[in-house]
Amino acid sequence: MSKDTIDRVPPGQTLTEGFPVLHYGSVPYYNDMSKWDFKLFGLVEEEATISHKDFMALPRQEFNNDIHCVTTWSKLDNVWEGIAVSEVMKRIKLKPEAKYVMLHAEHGWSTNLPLEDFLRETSFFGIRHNGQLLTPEHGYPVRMVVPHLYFWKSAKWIRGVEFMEKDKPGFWERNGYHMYGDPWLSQRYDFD
Ligand SMILES: Nc1nc2c(c(=O)[nH]1)N[C@H]1C(S)=C(S)[C@@H](COP(=O)(O)O)O[C@H]1N2
Ligand SMILES: [Mo]
Repeated sequence: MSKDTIDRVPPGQTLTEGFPVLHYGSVPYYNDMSKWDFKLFGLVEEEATISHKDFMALPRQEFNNDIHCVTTWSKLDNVWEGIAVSEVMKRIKLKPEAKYVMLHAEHGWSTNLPLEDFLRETSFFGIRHNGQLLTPEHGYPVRMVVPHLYFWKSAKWIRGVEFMEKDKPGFWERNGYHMYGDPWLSQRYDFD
């Protein structure tokens, strides 16, 4: 590995060329996207619901990043087509008390992170990965991507974002994973 590549791999991680599939529960398959919607709720002046058609019509851009899974694989040089968080945030006005978010996915799965990390310019809603539409296993139709945290924060099959005053644990966080999950600090489990 070149020095540049080594510098991109956090401690304890190993590079993979593949794209492993990891999640709890079953993969949702959709046959009627008119029932799909995206909700922005919690500490907002007015809640917003975005239809699948409107969500897909939001402006998209390319994002390039490396992803790091807590189970120790990292995948470099991902090319994504996605929607900037700022585009979605145009639909709502946050209340000043909002400091954390809970990302809500299908089947009640969730993950938490600070608002600031959600709003980072490198965080986005992913639609395509390396030239292909997301497969059902990887989060079709939309997954969150927060590349600076371990990949479990990147909710597949995301259906909404809840804005909160205080941090609360999501699904894996309730089961021992770290509340924040910085791969550069090896924040894998809550005792790290
Ligand atoms: N909805 C949902 N999103 C999820 C998960 C999950 O169980 N449910 N698992 C997370 C975990 S632990 C990882 S490592 C990544 C894996 O994404 P991938 O299967 O596309 O590699 O998805 C994350 N997003
Ligand atoms: Mo994971």
